[in-house]
Amino acid sequence: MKKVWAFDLGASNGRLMLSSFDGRYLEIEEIHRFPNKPIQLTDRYYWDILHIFQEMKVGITKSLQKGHTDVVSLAVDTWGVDFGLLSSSGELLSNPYSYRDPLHSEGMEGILEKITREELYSRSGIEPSSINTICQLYGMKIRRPDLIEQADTLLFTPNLINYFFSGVKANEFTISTTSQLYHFKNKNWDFELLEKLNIPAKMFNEITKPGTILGSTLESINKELRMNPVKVINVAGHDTASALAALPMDNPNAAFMSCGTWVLMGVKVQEPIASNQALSWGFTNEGTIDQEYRLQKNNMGLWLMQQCKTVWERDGDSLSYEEESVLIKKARPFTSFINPDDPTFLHPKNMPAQIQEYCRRTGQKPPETKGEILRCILESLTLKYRWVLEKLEHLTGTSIEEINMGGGGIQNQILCQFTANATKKKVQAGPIEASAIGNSLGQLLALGEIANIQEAREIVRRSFSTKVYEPKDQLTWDQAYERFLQNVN
Ligand code: ADP
Ligand code: LRH
Repeated sequence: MKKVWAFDLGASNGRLMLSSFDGRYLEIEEIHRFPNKPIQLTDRYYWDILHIFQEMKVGITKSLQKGHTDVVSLAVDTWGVDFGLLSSSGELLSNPYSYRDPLHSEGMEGILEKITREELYSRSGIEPSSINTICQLYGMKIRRPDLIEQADTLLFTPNLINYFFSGVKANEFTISTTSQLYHFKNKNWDFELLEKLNIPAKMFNEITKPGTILGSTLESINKELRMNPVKVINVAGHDTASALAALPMDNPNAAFMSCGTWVLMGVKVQEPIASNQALSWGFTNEGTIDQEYRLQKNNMGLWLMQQCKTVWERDGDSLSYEEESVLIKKARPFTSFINPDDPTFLHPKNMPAQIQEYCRRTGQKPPETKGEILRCILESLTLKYRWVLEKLEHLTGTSIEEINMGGGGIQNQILCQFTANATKKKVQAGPIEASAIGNSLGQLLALGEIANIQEAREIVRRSFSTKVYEPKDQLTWDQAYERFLQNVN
């Protein structure tokens, strides 16, 4: 039995899973879960990376207390684009900024004065967006030139944490592609672009492949946690890449959806599709575990619901998942629609009010009750996914026959059923812990326990069950889609 620790850090929560592999079946056990969210300080938003690291150590201690002393390795996958900067002596220079920080838009504006969106896209295949690493770095040049001057090494979040564990500084392919600083044709950092933007190239070290064993846990960590050294592995460090690696994808014409704070929807392609059409529809191309690409749209996901619930909780009215589902089912269907990807939803102070304001602005009756607001979110999200699916079919020239959904968000069964209804496709949902499973498979591949990604998918099919949702009420959803398009365009 091979045992590995998979840390999966999401924008709403982090978790440690113990994965055990007996040569045929993979089993996962949740050891520790902790909430995560961007921390506001004055007008900036940061990740409390040391607190996150502390929670990860709590996870290891819990696991050891359960008797898991024979674990051989650990790996980390996280949300995309964010990073930490190290000084030449290897110290973390500042708390990493969160991609939700609204001031990153300054970086985007500055960059677009020097290079067009089309040129940026044709080099990286990444949708220009203020959250991207490139914009954060350019924005820092304006507000924190001291940081850029002192920075010796840039490490993306999973790679930064691997450095905390192992002392080895190494970025990894999948997470590097999210930066917009990776040149997909040159298969390396875009040094020409870095020069043009006057961002120091020395921060960017060599990019490692997913499945690289970096080294072992530091002696200081082993002592502190009273554990034997374990290997530290660069798996597919981007959570979405790890999630795709763990979806069964048994139909070659299936699209994937990784569902959590975001909903990433796409298909696998060998090379990026970086046409102007793909750009105008907001598609992006990010790396996969086997160093190909995901042509996908980064859609707003359950963030909208999370944020509404935060506001209601602040007002003393917290909703359980069961209560929320009862309210949604009771609310009248299709009263009003929002474009979930409207920039005003990226980080509003009051999400329910923002949704109502969107409906007013577009001449629709605003949803009033909690159930109406949540229903409006789920209907609008899933109708948007239909739009994305149609555009994906157009860009790839293929017909998508079914959808494989994974991630924590699939526990919302209404989301899964509405996705089937809106897209008129069969939905296969599972596994829930897709990213952590993909992370574990990445470790087993690196350790030579699994030969290739095909074998990894066989193991997923054998080890985890999925739930099928068939499309329902197609005529009603077709009519709703027409209204959705009229109201959100
Ligand atoms: P992330 O990785 O982005 O932090 P997850 O993949 O963990 O997010 O998904 C978390 C989201 O999944 C929650 O915000 C919530 O909307 C949804 N979710 C989690 N558990 C349930 C549940 N039991 N019922 C309905 N929705 C759930
Ligand atoms: C989802 C995700 C997504 C984006 C966003 C910043 O967790 O990784 O693919 O990159 O975070």
